[in-house]
Amino acid sequence: MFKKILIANRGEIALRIQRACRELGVRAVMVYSEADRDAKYVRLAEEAVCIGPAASNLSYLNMPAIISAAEVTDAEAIHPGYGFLSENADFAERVEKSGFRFIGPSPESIRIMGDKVSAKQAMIRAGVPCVPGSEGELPDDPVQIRRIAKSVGYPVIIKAAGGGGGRGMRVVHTEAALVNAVAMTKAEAGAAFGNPAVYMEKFLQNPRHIEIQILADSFKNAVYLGERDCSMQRRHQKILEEAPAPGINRKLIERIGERCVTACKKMGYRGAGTFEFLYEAGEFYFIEMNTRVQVEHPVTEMITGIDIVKTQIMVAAGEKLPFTQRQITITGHAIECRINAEDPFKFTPSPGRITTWHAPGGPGVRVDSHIYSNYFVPPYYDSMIGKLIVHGDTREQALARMRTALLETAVEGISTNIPLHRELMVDSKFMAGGTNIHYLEHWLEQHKR
Ligand code: MV4
Repeated sequence: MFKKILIANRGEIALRIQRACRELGVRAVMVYSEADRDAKYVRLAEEAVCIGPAASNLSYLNMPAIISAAEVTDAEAIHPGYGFLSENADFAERVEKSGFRFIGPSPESIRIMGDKVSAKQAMIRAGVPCVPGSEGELPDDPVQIRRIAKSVGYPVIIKAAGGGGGRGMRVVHTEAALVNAVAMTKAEAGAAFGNPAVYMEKFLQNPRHIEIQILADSFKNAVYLGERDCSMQRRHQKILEEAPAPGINRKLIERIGERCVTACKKMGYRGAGTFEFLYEAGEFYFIEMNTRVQVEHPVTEMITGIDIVKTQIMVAAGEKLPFTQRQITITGHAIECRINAEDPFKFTPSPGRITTWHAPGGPGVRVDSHIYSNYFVPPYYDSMIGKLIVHGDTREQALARMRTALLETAVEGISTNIPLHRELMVDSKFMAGGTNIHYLEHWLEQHKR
C-alpha cells in the first residue's frame, strides 16, 4: 500500500478521499487554492500545499503545480477525485511520467473513453448494447449522411466525439434540417473540443438515465456493483440519485452488468468506472463511460457495503480486488440528495458564509460534506456543498428517512436547494418510482414560483 497520497481536489470529495486514506493508514497531502486555505478538511490532512489562486485554472487545473506538490511532499500517488483533472488523459500521463501512480485507469483507457466514438466502438466490440446509429464518425458527404439518418430513423441526435455530459449535441427531426445541423455541430465541436468529429444516434425521446458501477484491478478481475438511477436532473446536472433503479428487471441488469465486466476485462481497465446507459421500453443503450469516481458513488456503497474510494486506492497500489462478483449482494435501497448553495427554484448560485449548519442523523443516514458553521462557500467553484445519503430496507423506508433527514438539516446564512428536495420527496410520481430524464424540468415548469 502507498504510504502517502496527494489529493488533487477540493470540498466534499477531498474529505471523502482523506477519510479513505485514514482507514487505509495512508497519509494524505491536500492541495488547496487560496480560496480554500482555511477550510477544516485542509487543516485536517497530515500535510497541505497551496497550489495557487482561487481561479480553478490557476490551482485545481494547474498540472505543474499539482505535480510539484507531489514531488515536494514525496507522495507516491495522486487521487484526482471527480471533475477538474480527473478525466484528463494528458494529466494522468504526466503524473505517471513524473513517477507517481495516477489513482484511476491508464491514460490510454481515459483517452479511449474520452473520445465518444472510440468508446462506443470499444463497447460494440465487447458486446455492450449501444444506441443504434452511425458506425463511428459521420462522413462529410451529405448523401451518405442522409442515407445513414434514413436507416437510423428520425429523430436522430448528432453528438460530438469530444463532447459528453450533454455538451455538443443537436437533435434533428427532419431530413431538411439534417446536413446543416451536422455542419453546425461539427463547427461547434471543433471550436469547443479541438475535434470536429461527430456521430449520429437514434434520438430516444423519454429515456431514464441508468448507470452501472464497476471496479477492476490490474489482473483482469472486474466486478459490477449494480446500477444507479440518475434520471432526476436539470440541464445535465443531477440533483438526486438512487440505487437500485426502481422497477427494472434484475435479470436484465445482471446481463448488462456482466457485459460491462467483460468490456473492462477486454480493455484491461483498472480502477472505478461507470457505464452510462439510456433505458427506454425495457432496453439498455450505452452512451458514455466515466473513468472517475462519481459524485453519486455513495448510493452504491450503501447498498453493497463496499467502499469504492478505498478500493480505487487499493487497486491503484497493485492489490487484487478483495471480493468476487459472487460475494457482492445488494441490500435495501439508497437515495442521495445533492445539497447545492443555490436558490432552490431559480438556481442562481448562493455563495457566502454559512452561519448555522446542523447535520441530520439516525439509522441509515450518511452526510458527505466538508461544511460547518462559519464555513465560507467560495464563489469560484461548483455550488455543491455536500450530499445527504440515506439507506433503508425498502425504497419507502429510504424515502421516509430522507424526508426526516431533510427536515432535520439546517443551513443558514446562504440559500440551498433543500426546499426543492423536501418537495420532491413527497411528490407522488417520484414516490411511485421510475420518472425519466425530463421529469424534473417539467415539474419545475408546473411548479413555477
Ligand atoms: C441521448 C439522448 C437521447 N437519445 N442520446 C445527454 C448527456 C449525454 N451524456 C447524453 N445525453 C443524451 N443522449 C440519444 N441517442 C438524451 C440525452 C439527454 C440526457 C441523458 C442523460 C441524462 C439527462 C439527459 C438530458 C437531456 C438529454
